[in-house]
Amino acid sequence: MAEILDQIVRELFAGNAKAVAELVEKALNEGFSPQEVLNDGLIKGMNEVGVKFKANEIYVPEVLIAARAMKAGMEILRPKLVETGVEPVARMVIGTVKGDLHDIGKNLVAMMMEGAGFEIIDLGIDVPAEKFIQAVREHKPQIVGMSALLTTTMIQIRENIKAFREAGIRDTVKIMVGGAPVTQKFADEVGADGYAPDAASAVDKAKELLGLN
Ligand code: B1M
Repeated sequence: MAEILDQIVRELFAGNAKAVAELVEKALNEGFSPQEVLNDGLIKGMNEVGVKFKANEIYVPEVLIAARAMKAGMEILRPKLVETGVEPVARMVIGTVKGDLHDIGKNLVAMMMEGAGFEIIDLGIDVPAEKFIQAVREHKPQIVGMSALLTTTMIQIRENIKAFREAGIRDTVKIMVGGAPVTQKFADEVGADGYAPDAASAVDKAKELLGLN
């Protein structure tokens, strides 16, 4: 593996946004393809972050810092990826459900998913069912993620899934749910396709649901 790509992995893991952006630029100038820089640099680095996070060897602040470095690299890389027509592995619409303003966990999931090569359409917080439905119609994602942090808002997930059924779009997407009060049991009860307890597991679960593993 080329040293410069390994350097991207190391600097991303360490959360050095400036270094990652510079290295991505340098790697592209040296002739590495945007795809190589993405897969063997940024995604590989973010993958290592996910593994360590899952093993409780690093915590939320480190993941957020690494994700910021990933974003800095992606800003340089994105236009080149578009130019060369590199397709994302899948498209995901994500949001925090209606009535709920918590977004730290949801953002973390979105960043890890982006780190795994997904295209993310982030609807933000306090997202009503109609907005999820509109986004599904507009963006045609393969997967929709719903996050809820309050026991009073997690029931909104059930309402959203019901609204998806009524709108006739339920079977066009996989639905993954998560957030502190959400459990596998709850996900099963409300008819979600998958549940993930943390951001790194969310990547694995999404890939599993879409048959990408
Ligand atoms: Co609020 N809050 N909060 N809060 N807040 C909690 C959730 C609470 C547990 C605190 C407590 O009382 N101990 C409690 C909920 C109690 C309950 O429902 N049983 C609570 C409350 C009551 C409230 C208010 C009602 C307080 C008030 O105003 N009286 C109010 C509600 C506002 C609203 O939403 N309508 C409120 C407000 C806020 C702030 C705005 C101040 C702030 C949010 C800032 C923000 O998000 N931008 C806030 C915060 C920060 C918290 C705590 C302290 C931290 C939440 C957090 O970010 N955790 C929280 C207490 C706690 O958890 N210790 C608390 C870190 C984050 C990385 O974890 O979000 O769980 P988490 O995400 C994880 C996983 O859950 C999972 O992956 C993430 C990363 O590993 N995950 C998914 C999340 N979404 C996923 C989606 C997936 C898959 C996995 O697939 C799609």
